[in-house]
Amino acid sequence: MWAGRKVSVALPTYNERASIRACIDGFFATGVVDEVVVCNNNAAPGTSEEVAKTGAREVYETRQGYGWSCRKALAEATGDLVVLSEPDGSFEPVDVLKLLSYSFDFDVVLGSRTNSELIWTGANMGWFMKWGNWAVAKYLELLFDTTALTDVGCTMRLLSRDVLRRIEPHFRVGDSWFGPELTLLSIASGARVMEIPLNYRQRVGESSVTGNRWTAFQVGLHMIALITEFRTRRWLRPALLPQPIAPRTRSEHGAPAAAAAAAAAGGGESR
Ligand SMILES: Nc1nc2c(ncn2[C@@H]2O[C@H](COP(=O)(O)OP(=O)(O)OP(=O)(O)O)[C@@H](O)[C@H]2O)c(=O)[nH]1
Ligand SMILES: [Mg+2]
Repeated sequence: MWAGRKVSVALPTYNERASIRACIDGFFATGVVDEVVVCNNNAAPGTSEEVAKTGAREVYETRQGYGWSCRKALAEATGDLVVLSEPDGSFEPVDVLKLLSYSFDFDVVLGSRTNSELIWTGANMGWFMKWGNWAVAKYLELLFDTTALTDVGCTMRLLSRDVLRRIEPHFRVGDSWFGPELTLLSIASGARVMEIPLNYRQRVGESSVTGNRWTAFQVGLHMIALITEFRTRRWLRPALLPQPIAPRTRSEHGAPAAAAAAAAAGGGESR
């Protein structure tokens, strides 16, 4: 629990048999995670056995793809705050605390993997990946004149349940470029969105998406097309997107800070 709110972690899995157990245990070890939902996306043999040794709940998605898998995991998560992540060892479970600390002020807290200080030795975030993600993130930021963004492909992020349930009906992407769709819909919904730097480490096992530069480049092109199409759709058919909640005033912005103060005064509890 975090300030009286139930915390879920949603994990897609495809080829993470060797790392998924430590990842799940790591999330529970933070003391604030109430539920871990793993979506098995035709995952490597032995994955379910590893998940069964943990406190996580496993669900299945047969439609192949990162987006399909994330969507199913998010749909099954029951928390008031839902953290999406990957079980490949590239993210630090303890970073959930950083995301949660911003949940008082923001409905959606995105992670960024492009801060040089937090890129670990061996992480798949060389020059091409770092500046490619940065450039596409800046393109999105510019087109939507939105919160400062430095990464467009970071899976790890936090969404409030309210925002998640409002944008879920609008999901369309089942492939590797689902991340920016989640970001775009969050922005379109009028949610308060923030991005913070997260640790990014070498993944355990083989990367099947961005490990290959040509595949990564193609995913990048899909992301650019998605962002451009979304901008056009928002101009031409705004009624088809989630309707933004009413603009907030500065005084309304004080409410999350009050919740933070209440939590600091003892409102938070651990499992
Ligand atoms: N490649 C792939 N990943 C899937 C699929 N379904 C779910 N996933 C999950 O998507 C995540 C991304 O796959 P990775 O192989 O880690 O890709 P990556 O090269 O590390 O890509 P980034 O994490 O975006 O840097 C992993 O957590 C997988 O478990 C699928 O069909 N294919
Ligand atoms: Mg990965």
